[in-house]
Amino acid sequence: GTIRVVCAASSLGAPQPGPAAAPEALLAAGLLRRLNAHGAPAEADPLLRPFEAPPHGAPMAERLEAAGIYLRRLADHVAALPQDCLPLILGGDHSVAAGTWRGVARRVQPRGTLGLIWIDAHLDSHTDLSTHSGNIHGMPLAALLGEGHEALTGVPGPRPDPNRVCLIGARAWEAEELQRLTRLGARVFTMAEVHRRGLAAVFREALEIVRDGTAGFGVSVDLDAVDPLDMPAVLCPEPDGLRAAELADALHALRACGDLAALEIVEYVPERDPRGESAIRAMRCAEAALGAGTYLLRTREREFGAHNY
Ligand code: DIR
Ligand code: MN
Ligand code: MN
Ligand code: MN
Repeated sequence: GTIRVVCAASSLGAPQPGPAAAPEALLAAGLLRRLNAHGAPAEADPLLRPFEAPPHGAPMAERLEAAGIYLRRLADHVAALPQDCLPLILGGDHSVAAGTWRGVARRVQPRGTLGLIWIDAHLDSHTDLSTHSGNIHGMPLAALLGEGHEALTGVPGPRPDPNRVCLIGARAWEAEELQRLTRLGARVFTMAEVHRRGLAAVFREALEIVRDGTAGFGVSVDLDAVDPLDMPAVLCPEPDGLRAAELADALHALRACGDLAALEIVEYVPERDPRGESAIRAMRCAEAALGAGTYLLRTREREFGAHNY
């Protein structure tokens, strides 16, 4: 198995173009070389850019339509990747997740359903009707769970079971979002709970939840989950977050997970990172999660019919 880097160079869900430049910036900063050095052979697909991007101030209906077209392309791209590779999706703003995980779920579907860990300062669980800001990057998780505008919810592919979805690091949300997630049965590990129990314990419990009865699970990392002291170059910095090193330590556990289906890293904004420090910390997350580990063996084991991997 190898790592396939999918460059979701879209800012269709954001109020500014910054995050669309992230995939190129991370590749230029040496992401592939770093993954290779950590025992994870990686190659990158060409940038996936929107064909049409309305201005950032355009009405929400126009932006939703453009996002919907892009998300369908992204999901198709991910779904068509060879089974023996592990997709690493680079955003883009977090709206791309509404495409990524439908595509990943199509890859997993022959074996069962998909679990999802969503690491984020926010809940991203608005719809176009409940949003206060109008930002589509605040809607992708609701869409993945079947609620919201058809442009976002109608991407082809199975949806994750809400009971197999965990959020980690939340500390800024609106009431409608938490109500929605509670009603649907997702598990929210707030930053307060992380402070109380430690990230390692919370991450362990999240892994149990998303792997229970599923055929695979994904991890979506919004870099704003990390404290702005360590990761200032994001779209929406929120104080009181995870330390970059503790997140990398937790993500290291993914190397032992043969059922890891994909990793997504979003909302890096290169223009806010003149010294490149946020880029290095973002890449360390990828290295920690994807460096040499048992997940790389999973396809070969599956081909040879092993039951435990
Ligand atoms: C807010 C902030 N809930 C919104 N969400 C952000 O705009 O809907 N998500 N920043 O990343
Ligand atoms: Mn966020
Ligand atoms: Mn966001
Ligand atoms: Mn987010």
